[in-house]
Amino acid sequence: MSRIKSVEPIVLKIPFSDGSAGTGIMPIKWTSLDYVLVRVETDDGLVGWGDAFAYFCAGAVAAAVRDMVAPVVVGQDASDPAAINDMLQRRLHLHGRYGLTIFAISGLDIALWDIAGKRAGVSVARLIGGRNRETVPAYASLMRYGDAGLVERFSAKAASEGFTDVKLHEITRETIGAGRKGAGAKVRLTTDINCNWSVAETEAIMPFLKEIDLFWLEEPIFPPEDWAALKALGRFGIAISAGENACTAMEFSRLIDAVTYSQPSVTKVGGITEFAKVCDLAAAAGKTVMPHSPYFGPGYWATLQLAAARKEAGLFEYLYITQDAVIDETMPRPERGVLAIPDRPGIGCTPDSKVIERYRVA
Ligand code: SMN
Ligand code: MG
Repeated sequence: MSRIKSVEPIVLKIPFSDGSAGTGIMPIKWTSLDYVLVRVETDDGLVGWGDAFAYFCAGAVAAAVRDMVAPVVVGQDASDPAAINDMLQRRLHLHGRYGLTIFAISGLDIALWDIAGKRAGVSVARLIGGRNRETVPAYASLMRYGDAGLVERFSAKAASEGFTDVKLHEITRETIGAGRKGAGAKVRLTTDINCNWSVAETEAIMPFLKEIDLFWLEEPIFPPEDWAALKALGRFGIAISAGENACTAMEFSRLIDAVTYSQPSVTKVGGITEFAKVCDLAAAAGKTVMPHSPYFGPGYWATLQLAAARKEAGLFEYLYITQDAVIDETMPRPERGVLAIPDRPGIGCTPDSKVIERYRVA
């Protein structure tokens, strides 16, 4: 038996540029990506890498990995990630199977799947359903520019690079319209409201969104888990999406019916284990999931493996920014809007120790 020897959270902060003012989506100005990498080592010398959602909460998530997750799993059999995930959710349920707790569990889960793949000598896709495709179409997920000129410019740029799908994070008629103008009529256009509208505001803008042929409307209203209100908004005939902050398959069992596209995020939902269960639910309902993946660490690589294995996974979210460095330079990038899915043992990501050294937060 191979046992978990150590679980170490590694906090990084990597600056990025995107041509925006950096305001709007996040609680405060957003200019760098926070990471909590989860490094797991087994007593027979295998190392796996996970990724716990960490934007603006890296210290808290690292503490959850160190103080809540690690003490429960060190010494346990590493061979069955789903069993460890279940055990952790039971042992930690009094913290809520939500937020920071599940982010930390997600990070561990990804690392254990990475180890399972490395032990078997196969990519994770082959362990969770098979390598059913070699590539996945990606959409360019643009930041919030809040400025019609910039939205038009960056939408046009993404379209010219071959993306067939562009997602805005624009919330006004003017800037959403500018996205359509920039992307052109052929590109499928989406916008993410990040819960900024009321139901009445959403209803009022629907005719305009139809007119510009919006593909999907993401998280229009607050609170985001008002599934009944989201379901009712479906009557306008534009696909509604939600779920990037929903955790565990249990929550998705309520959400999948309410929206056209549910959006599990592997670093938040409970890792590869819970994401795969969400795919099972989607398959049973005959629906597509649109994975949430605006990150570039092991979570990016894990999402690619899920996309290879699960036909329920639709487009890959590619955050349209430029980081000062990526954790593994061999990370596949979209070419003409398409990502090649690696087929290396595990999730395929080997963090570069020089990048870790340079961007590590003490
Ligand atoms: C989003 C969420 C978190 C970080 C970046 C972007 C956004 C998305 O909601 O769907 O990409
Ligand atoms: Mg979103």
